[in-house]
Amino acid sequence: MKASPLVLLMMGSDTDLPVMQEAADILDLFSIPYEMRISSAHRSPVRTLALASESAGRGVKIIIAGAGMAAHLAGVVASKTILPVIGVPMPGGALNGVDALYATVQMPGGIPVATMAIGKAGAKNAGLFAVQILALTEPLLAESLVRYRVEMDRELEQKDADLQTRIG
Ligand code: RP5
Repeated sequence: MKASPLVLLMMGSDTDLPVMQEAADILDLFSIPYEMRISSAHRSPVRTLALASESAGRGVKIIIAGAGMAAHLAGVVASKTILPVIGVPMPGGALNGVDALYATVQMPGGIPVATMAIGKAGAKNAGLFAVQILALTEPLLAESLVRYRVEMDRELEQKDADLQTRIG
């Protein structure tokens, strides 16, 4: 049986998937059960509101919402739940994601959205931020995060050693 999702991964369009996959990859890496849904604040507002308002009752702990252009998805979702919402602005469009960044980050006081960077780095960090929140009450997850950082450090050290060899 599939474990019930702890993270709801939402995106405004299927065109967001290549970016949002970065968040999914991190959740997979840490074995966090999640559900991925396409739902738009503008094109499918009723379904978006339902997904947001039903999520806590279904055992979801954190929502990650990625959208581009006039990116209202994360903010609209946050308005319907008290779960932490992490927003990821999508790149692309005439303004290459700056529009989505402003739309996601500039929330009015009272309804917070934890906004990440534009694009793949933001989606990856959204996944990691969700894991960090879950790790507050899961010591084994906290240990995995520490190991992840140690491994990152090791990889960089190796890259530096390779560089030193190349340049003599
Ligand atoms: C937003 O509009 C989506 O999140 C997407 O980033 C952007 C463009 O959507 P498509 O026209 O590619 O479906 O709602």
